Amino acid sequence: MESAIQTIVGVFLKSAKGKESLGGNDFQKLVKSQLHNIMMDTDSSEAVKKMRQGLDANQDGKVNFEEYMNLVGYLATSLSEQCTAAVETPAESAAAAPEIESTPAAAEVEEEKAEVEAQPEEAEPEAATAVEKEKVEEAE
Ligand SMILES: [Ca+2]
Repeated sequence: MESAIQTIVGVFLKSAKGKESLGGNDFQKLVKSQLHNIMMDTDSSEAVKKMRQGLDANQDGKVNFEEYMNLVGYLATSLSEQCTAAVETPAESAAAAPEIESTPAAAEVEEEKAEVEAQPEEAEPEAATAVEKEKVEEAE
């Protein structure tokens, strides 16, 4: 994760070439070279321009670090939603729902087991004593 953060910051600094913000061409190059696998339409200059305008919160035509981080956050969120959907879709009906329903029941069973286990421990000495008494009676 540390290397990922370093990469995120490093890509911005490299693309900005010492400036505080990414200009239109800087942003185009960054998106095309770094984000073509995670985003659609990165080859379309018009789409990337619209994306830049969407990120440009302070309307200066450039993408500063904060605006760039909004893009990173957006991509991370959409990736996480894709992964969550991919994990839930096959398992949802079979595993996920019953697991939630069975959790309280399993806890109850464990409590019952604990009670059952606790009782014999208390009863054992009495039973042993009774057996010993029987043996003693038999011996007499
Ligand atoms: Ca801006």
